[in-house]
Amino acid sequence: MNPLKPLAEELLELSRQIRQRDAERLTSAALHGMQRDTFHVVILGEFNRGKTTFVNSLIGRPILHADMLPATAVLHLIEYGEKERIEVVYHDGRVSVHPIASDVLAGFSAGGAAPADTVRLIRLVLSHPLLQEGIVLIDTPGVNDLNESRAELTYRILPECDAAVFLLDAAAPLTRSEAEFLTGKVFHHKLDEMLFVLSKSDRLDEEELEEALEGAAGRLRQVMGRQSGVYPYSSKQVLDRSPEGLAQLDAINGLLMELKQASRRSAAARHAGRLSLAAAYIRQDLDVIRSIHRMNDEQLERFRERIKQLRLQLENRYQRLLVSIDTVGRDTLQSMLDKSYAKLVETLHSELDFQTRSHKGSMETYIETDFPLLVERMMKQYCEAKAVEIQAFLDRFRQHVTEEYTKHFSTPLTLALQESGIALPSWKAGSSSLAETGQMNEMIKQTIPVTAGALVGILFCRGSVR
Ligand SMILES: Nc1nc2c(ncn2[C@@H]2O[C@H](COP(=O)(O)OP(=O)(O)OP(=O)(O)O)[C@@H](O)[C@H]2O)c(=O)[nH]1
Ligand SMILES: [Mg+2]
Repeated sequence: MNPLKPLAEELLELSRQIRQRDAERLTSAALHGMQRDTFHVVILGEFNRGKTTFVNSLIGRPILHADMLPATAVLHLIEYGEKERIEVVYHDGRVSVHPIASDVLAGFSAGGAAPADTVRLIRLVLSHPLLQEGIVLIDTPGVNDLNESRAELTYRILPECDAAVFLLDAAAPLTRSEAEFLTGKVFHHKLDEMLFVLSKSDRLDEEELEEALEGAAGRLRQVMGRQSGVYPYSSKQVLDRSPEGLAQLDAINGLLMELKQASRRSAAARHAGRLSLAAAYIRQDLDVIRSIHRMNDEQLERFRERIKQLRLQLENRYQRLLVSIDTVGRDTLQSMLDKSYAKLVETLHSELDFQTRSHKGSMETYIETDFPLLVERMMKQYCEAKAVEIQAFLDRFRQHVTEEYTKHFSTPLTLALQESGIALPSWKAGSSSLAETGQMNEMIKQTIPVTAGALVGILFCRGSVR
């Protein structure tokens, strides 16, 4: 048995007790990672870097949807199975199974017709030798996707991955936001086994390619503090099955196997690193609880008062957001529909009026059968035309709500409390000692009943503040 497992289980229980969601995610991902024998490789990079086409080239078929516009909207797990299929896993737990067809996946892309935000992930099960090695490829939305919730999907999967392939653009290798993503997110989640690929290499001539590779390697050395290889790759040539393409495919398959071995060797360190990060999150919350516990009555009262105010502020912000949704959303949509609906009713009235004056046959038959059919046909036409307009409006509206949400809920709780003169212990990532877990566990059991009221306040705010 993995010696880290009991510790991970204890941390998981503790994080659930104090509802520390980040720690819970990290520990359950670490536990899962210790138990499975598949190797999870996440494909990362900014939008349009060619991540999806890269995956298509590895599996030798253009199944996943690639586009010049932001394309990938949900996580795609590509894994081995004898019986090939697409499984769409919804947030509510439903799973729909489809035969392998690129139009099914295109439907769930950023510009597709299917509602991608109800989908948790798409599993593509293929019978392919690379996947049979236990490799699971994970295609992600671009990390700089304007749609923040899509980028968030990519961040959240990082703790569940064993290694990453990071795609760099041949024309602009390692931009500033890529460097920030690497240091702020990828390394933070202890994802150290990485393969850097300079994508779309077919677009550069030999000299340009050499320059781009050198430039990327230099920037990576600066950012990572160590030497890393950068491999040129053209998914296009691989998919075209040209001789250069096939040679590149062989090389990248070999590199993936090496990555798998390296990741096996570093698995214990990776899991320990993630558990230590989870322990640090837990420690941060426990320190807050401890400092509340040490407060005298007057300080506690002040603290409660401040929590109450913050809660009110959040409620106000939430109400403002609702009002904004109401005015911009419901009212706009309503007036958009009201106008065209009034026009539809007017058309029907004039049609009825015209028929009343000019109809030659039985008016009764017309009213009972012909007119309802006309109404039905016109309603159908109306709905079809409106559906496109409403979809476009909803897309714009979703963007608006995301922006409003970010604007209203962007002050971290610790900052908000510090601003009002309440000092909370500062948090240092990785500073937690795992040996303290047992004492922490005991302490939290004693502390929670005492500070339950204040804690509810904290958890309420934590859940709402980004
Ligand atoms: N010439 C050339 N074009 C490529 C290559 N790989 C991808 N492309 C093109 O680059 C564009 C973006 O490719 P995608 O695979 O959708 O990129 P992505 O990184 O998955 O994009 P998002 O899902 O939006 O984040 C598409 O038009 C592809 O055809 C390549 O190796 N060579
Ligand atoms: Mg993509």
